Amino acid sequence: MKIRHSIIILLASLSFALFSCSKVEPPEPVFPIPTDEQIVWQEMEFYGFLHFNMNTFTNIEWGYGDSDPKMFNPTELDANQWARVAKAAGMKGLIITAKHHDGFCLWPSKYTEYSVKNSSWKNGKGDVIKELAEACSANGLKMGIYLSPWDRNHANYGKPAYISYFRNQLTELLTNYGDIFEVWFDGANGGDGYYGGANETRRVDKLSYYDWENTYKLVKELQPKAVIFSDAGPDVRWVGNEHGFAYETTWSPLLKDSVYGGMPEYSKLYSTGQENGSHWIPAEADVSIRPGWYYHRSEDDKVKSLKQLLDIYYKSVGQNSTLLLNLPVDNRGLVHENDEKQLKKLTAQLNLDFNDDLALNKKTSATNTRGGSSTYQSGNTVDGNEETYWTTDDEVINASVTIDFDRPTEINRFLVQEYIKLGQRVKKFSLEAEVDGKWTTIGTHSTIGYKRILRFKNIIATKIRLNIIEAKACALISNLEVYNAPDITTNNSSTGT
Ligand code: FUL
Repeated sequence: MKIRHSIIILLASLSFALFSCSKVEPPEPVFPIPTDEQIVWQEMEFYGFLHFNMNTFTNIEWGYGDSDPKMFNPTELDANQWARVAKAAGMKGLIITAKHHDGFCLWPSKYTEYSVKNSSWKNGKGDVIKELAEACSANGLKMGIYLSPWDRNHANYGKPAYISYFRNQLTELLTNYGDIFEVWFDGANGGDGYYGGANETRRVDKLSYYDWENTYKLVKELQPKAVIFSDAGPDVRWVGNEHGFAYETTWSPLLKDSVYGGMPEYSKLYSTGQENGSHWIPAEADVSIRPGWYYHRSEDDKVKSLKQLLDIYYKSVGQNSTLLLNLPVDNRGLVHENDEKQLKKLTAQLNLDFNDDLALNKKTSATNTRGGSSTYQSGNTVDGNEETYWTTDDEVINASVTIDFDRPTEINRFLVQEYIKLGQRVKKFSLEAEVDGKWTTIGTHSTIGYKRILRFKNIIATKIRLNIIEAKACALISNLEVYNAPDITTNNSSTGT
């Protein structure tokens, strides 16, 4: 009886010990934090832009709005080809210029005559948006819509009536073509144009004219899962340049009034986001694979080199931004062979660069683990699961995690991710490596965010160590990866061009 009693006590105390171990409280969020839609969008990482419109046929970048709709006449339009090229490149979606500043619509809108319905293409019976929607769904891609707020064709642009027109068009696009992942509102606004024959200059107050709050509401009603892009968000912000790169310091939080609020150097402030930003508005880096956004035959030999495309990738996706890479569709209605060729080189090189994660399931250790709990152990950083993370006790900011390769290992890439569902925290970190028994610093950097990728000269290390030096609160590191990428100039498959 006595023995049975002691066994029960022993079991009870054991389960209490186990229970108290697993009862370590998770860290509190550091606000602002992303919405579920922003997370899904961020995880897409790389998607394409398609600039294709009347400008493709007039061979200019910004149409005035007075071209004859008949001029829109692609001879071999094949949206499946666009989607196949994008899919093969690893893009997760495509955003198309349904209407650019010149006002010409790629779908037969019932609210204007300036559209494909009056073009020569398919005798006015075609709908480019429908063809793209079908091609995207057949190729497992998401579709996004660019609808220019500025409309150089419309007679009412600049007057209140235009806002209803704009919203009617948005309603058509967001109801008739299935799920839309991103709605893209360009910041370029106001100036001279055709405006229904007025041929004059019209300026609008960007902040008040569009009544954005109600337009955003409409988008959310019609497509609750879509994110809205504009210079300042509300869901996704412009990275602040059209070269396709984010900055060494890139915060997803943003002080909304840093955008148009007249703060000194405001453009730089919103490009990099802010440590004390009040809203979660992550960066999207947009860039064209050619000098222009639209197709121009004269740029057939100016498609970006592999080296340029790789730099763009590492400085966007690798610096806490997504990458929106533009493929101008040509006047046949196809992504040009030269663009496809360069994209293929990029994909092949990225596949080589990220081929073999040398950190996966390696032995790890940390200077502190939250409550000593296995839930927050350092091994979570190399388990291939982004939902688990390593973190420390609340009061411990300065902390390190070490990966032990167990043998000298050649490396030149380091990838680190914060668990952003609970906010972006890291302000400063460094990477060290143990080379020939001696620790050396590879680099010291600022933000991490959703993803940070460091490129550095080849070293042969036995261990590497991530040091969190400054953070807004204890750091949450969900993922660490290490690679040995082949040099593009010595690799036989390519010369970097
Ligand atoms: C800019 C536009 O003016 C360009 O034509 C292009 O569409 C680019 C993506 O955004 O603001």
